[in-house]
Amino acid sequence: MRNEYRIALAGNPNTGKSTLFNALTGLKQHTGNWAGKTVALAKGSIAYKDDQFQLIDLPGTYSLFSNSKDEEVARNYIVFDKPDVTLVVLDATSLERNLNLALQVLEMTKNVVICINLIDVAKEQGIHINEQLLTNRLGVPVIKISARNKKGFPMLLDTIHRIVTGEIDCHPVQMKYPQEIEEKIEQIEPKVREIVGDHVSSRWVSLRLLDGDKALIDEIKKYLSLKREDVNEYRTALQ
Ligand SMILES: Nc1nc2c(ncn2[C@@H]2O[C@H](COP(=O)(O)OP(=O)(O)O)[C@@H](O)[C@H]2O)c(=O)[nH]1
Ligand SMILES: [Mg+2]
Repeated sequence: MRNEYRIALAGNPNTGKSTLFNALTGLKQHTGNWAGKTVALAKGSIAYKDDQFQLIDLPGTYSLFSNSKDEEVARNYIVFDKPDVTLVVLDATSLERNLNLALQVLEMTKNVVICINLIDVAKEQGIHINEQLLTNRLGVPVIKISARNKKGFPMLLDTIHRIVTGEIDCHPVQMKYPQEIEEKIEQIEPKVREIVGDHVSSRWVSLRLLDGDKALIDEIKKYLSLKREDVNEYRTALQ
């Protein structure tokens, strides 16, 4: 039996997410509706070594707050459905803007691979990207690829494989905020942790609460009550 792992693809629109998804999954792709929501998530699978990777092409967004249905779907998937690995696909020609989303993902979840795409275009423009330096600074693997030319795939797949098998341990860098905010986080984080346990990053939830994200609070309520029902179901099954 192969182990199946879920690999989510996040990124700004037009970074080549779907190109990467299609190149990796080939004809196995199909589109599914996500949990009664109107935003469709494409899913497809790929065999690698002894494993099966199920890729989930999340909606392309510039951030992961509660600004739109797309953002909520992508965020909820990463935070509540917890893929085994989240790939953040970045455009090599506009890294500064793209890294904004990457830093948000690094606050939300542990197992992340930063995938710098369109490296062929960057090269033409004379842009050099030091992936080792970025890996060191971000605390997670950074891989350069060209999805259109199918370049960098062996390294990307091997890195995903080494994360799911525990050979690579990710330590995503956490943004430091101004002292006033850090103090507030320190105040509320222990309480948040009591409620969310280790289902969700308590620092990330604290930040969202400070941000006044009401939609997220509802989502967390829904998620935690769902979990309680799951627990009850197990109890009934055991009796
Ligand atoms: N030159 C080049 N173009 C790419 C590459 N990857 C994707 N593209 C192009 O970038 C555009 C956006 O790609 P798409 O996969 O639709 O991006 P998405 O919005 O992130 O899903 C398309 O025209 C792709 O052909 C790449 O590695 N090199
Ligand atoms: Mg797309």
